[in-house]
Amino acid sequence: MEKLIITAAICGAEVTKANNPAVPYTVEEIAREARSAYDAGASVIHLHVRDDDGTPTQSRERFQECISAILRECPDAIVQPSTGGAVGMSDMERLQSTEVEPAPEFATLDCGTLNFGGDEIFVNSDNTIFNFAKVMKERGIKPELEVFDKGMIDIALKADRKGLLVHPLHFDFVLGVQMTATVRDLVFMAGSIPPGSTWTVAGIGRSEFDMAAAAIVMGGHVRVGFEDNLYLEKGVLAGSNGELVGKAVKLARLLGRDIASPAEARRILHL
Ligand code: KMH
Ligand code: ZN
Repeated sequence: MEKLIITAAICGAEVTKANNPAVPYTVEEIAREARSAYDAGASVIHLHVRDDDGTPTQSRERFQECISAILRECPDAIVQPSTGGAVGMSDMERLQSTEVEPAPEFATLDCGTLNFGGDEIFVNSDNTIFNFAKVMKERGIKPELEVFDKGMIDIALKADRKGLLVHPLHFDFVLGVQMTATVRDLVFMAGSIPPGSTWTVAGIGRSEFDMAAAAIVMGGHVRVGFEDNLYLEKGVLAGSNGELVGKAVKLARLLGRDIASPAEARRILHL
């Protein structure tokens, strides 16, 4: 089995300091949280950025600043900007994270529209997805295909049939938002992608470590972090993203799976 790639989703666009005071907003806080995750064993930093007051933004300048600050702390980390941004942002706004220099090696590509809780709908039409895929291909950015249910795998494969994706594909199964996060769901998702693809699972909320444990034994990869879950265990807020990554590392060690360095992650992901 390949070594385990751990992605840390350190910030997100939805969680706030009211949910957990360690959620980072400023450039310095984002660099601090990336460093804590990297030191604990994360090779990929999934990045959203905020204004200093916590408002989510997709500003190219803010991404540029945060990426530089992260790379000063963790020079070989794989920084994966979000093109999802926050619910309600326009496509143009969201694509700014792909416009940093040098072009990012990896970025998310959300593969469908979904219910995001309450009245929130995260909109990704087929044309949005195809256009984002085209832009990423032109810029040499590998998409992490964010799929929140099985239908989104099928939409990603439509983009593939149009020649917009480069193989091997890499998927992130985000379970616990629109689709439930059970081992049965995860096995179904992992069995529904083209042979030779790689995958990560992001279990949302309390499912984060159930899904991590399943992925570790199935040969997938793992995403943890404040974007997805704020708690180290029931009722105990995590003090940093590093604590969440540390728990994933501990699970992997218990189950006999080694952790990939950034260089090993680049090889496994064909970056
Ligand atoms: N914040 C969500 C609306 C991504 O990073 O690509 C979208 C999201 C997915 O988090
Ligand atoms: Zn995200």
